[in-house]
Amino acid sequence: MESKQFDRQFIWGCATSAFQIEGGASADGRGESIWDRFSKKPGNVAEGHDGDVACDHYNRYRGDVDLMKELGMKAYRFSISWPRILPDGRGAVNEKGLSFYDELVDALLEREITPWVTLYHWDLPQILEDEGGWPNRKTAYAFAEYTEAVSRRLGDRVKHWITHNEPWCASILGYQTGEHAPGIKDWPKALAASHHLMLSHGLSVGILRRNSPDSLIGITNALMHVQPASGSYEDREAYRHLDGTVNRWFMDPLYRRCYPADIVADHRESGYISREGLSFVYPGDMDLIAAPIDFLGVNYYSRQIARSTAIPESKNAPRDIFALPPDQRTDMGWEVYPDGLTRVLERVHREYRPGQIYVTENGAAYGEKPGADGRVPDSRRCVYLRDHLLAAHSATESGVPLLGYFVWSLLDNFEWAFGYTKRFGIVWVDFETQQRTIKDSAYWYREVIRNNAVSLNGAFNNPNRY
Ligand code: GCO
Repeated sequence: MESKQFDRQFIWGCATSAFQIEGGASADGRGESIWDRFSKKPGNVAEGHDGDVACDHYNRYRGDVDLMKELGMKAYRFSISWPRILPDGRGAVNEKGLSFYDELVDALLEREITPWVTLYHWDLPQILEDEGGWPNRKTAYAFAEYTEAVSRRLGDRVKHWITHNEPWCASILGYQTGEHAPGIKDWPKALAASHHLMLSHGLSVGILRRNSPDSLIGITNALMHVQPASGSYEDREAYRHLDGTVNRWFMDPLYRRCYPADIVADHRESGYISREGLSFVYPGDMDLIAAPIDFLGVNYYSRQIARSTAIPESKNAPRDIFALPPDQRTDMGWEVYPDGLTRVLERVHREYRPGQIYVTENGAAYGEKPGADGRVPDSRRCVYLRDHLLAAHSATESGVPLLGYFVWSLLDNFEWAFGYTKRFGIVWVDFETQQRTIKDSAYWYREVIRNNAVSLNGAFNNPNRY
């Protein structure tokens, strides 16, 4: 059977985030996060779901690490909950919170799974939000304190660090569309938030270098493959603006020491920033943000079509406006568009030249359940993963330094505003009993990892094959 072989060193892993799986919301001195507060407010999250228990990973992490081992994972990307470490956002360190991650890291290393730590996956301590949140510059310095506490403790064993996950979501969805915590709808605040997130990244890089020598440090951006709906001037303008706000706004500061001038002009015209420009940018900020990093993490899910009449600047809006047959959409309504991954990787390589690139998230929401035989026949997810891995492989063939891939996600989990109604896991979670059931896609992925190769065709419906 024909297959595509990956480099021997290629890193295969899976990803999760703290708020989405841990639960243990008030365990061992954890403070409140903006997602706790946001999800408790009726109407914010589907079916009133919250993260109090989630996958109960806080209590079951050993079993989950064993599960990863069974699935052949070489690396595990997880995030740390800031309010577990610093319940007041800054200041006193909660020892029990740190020990949880300390033990998790040891459990991974014992099983030869490399920990990849993300410092921020959106769960800001609520107390900092009360002081203004990310639009307040002081939050960036609180993040530096938090980085200090975590890296001092884990920096001897953790050698892969991601400062932020998708600052676009944290700023724009959190402070502009309001569909994510803290649920604010205010463009000027969202822009200030975006800058302070980037600034905190820069501050954090220096601290990580000091406390975790010889480690690889990077940031993860949500990169979308954006295309204009037509060649009309208006649609091309919509494309420029959407690509600029989602992609370039978060890439240019890292690799070009500036914000994209056309988007700055757009925001000035809309009155979101003052005539003088970006008042929240202080001298020296851009140099800090552009501190050299070792890799770029890319999260890719779908493509987005830009149309002048509807600029879908929202995660929850359909990612495509074309009428697509249902088999080309996931349960999120997102179009399945593997070619976009190749394009995104090639573009990032061509325009920004990161030394190394990792796909730090890619996956699909599909709801297949365990059948009477106990199997979860999620062949659509197998097809999605196969086609995206082939797309990633094709980028490596054109010279993109793509060195690893993390599937989103290990477990079905709390999908933000969608609560537990969307299932991204390669492992099924029964949220009543917390029982885990390995889906067919996880067996399929194990085979990929074992062979370091993806076969072009495959019977996804027969687990005995694996
Ligand atoms: C994101 C996050 C994940 C999501 C995943 C599916 O990209 O939004 O990093 O936490 O769960 O992307 O939406």
